[in-house]
Amino acid sequence: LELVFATNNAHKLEEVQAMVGDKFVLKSLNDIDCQDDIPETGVTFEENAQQKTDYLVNKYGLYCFGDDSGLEIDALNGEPGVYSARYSGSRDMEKNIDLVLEKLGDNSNRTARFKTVISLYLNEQQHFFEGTIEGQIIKERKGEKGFGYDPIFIPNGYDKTFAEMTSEEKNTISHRAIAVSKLAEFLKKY
Ligand code: ITT
Repeated sequence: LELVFATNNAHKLEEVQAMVGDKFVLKSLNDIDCQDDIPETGVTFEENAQQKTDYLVNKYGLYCFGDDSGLEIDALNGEPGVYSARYSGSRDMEKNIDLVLEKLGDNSNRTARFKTVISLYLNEQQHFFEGTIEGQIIKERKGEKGFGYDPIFIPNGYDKTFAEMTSEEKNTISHRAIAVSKLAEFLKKY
């Protein structure tokens, strides 16, 4: 089964393909030669995820899924949230992490969660799958692996950041893994 994954993020495509297995062939936006800047103007992860699939359905009539993810920090009223990719005004993750650490300062409330919402459009129907992982924001970066905010996030029950985990380790517990396993379960029954 071929499905378009509405992303240009090679890390995400790789992670999701590994979790879904080879029963499903995932195509990225690059693979279908879509260079469009798909609007992402929603104020919730659900809205943004559905904007991606709506766009592909309307333009190409393709079966597809798209996700929106981000980091919600309680002491920052849920920020960066849907603005995670561009919190500092640019996609520079060094700057985005610096801004988070600066805003949190010495605040003792470090609770946060990564959240993913997947929108799937298949067989003329709309479906959503959600995944969340709770954790803590540490005061300085640790680890070199992963991407995004991984170096400052320690999931509850662990003593290392996402960036200190192997991709296998992160892929079994992450927000995206939880949402994707729900998607994969659904697709198996399809
Ligand atoms: P696409 O929109 O092309 O899919 P993106 O990088 O914008 O790629 P998301 O909207 O899903 O991806 O995620 C927004 C940001 O949230 C992302 O750029 C990261 O900074 C952060 N993020 C999402 N998942 C993450 C993860 O597993 N680890 C660390 N940071 C993550």
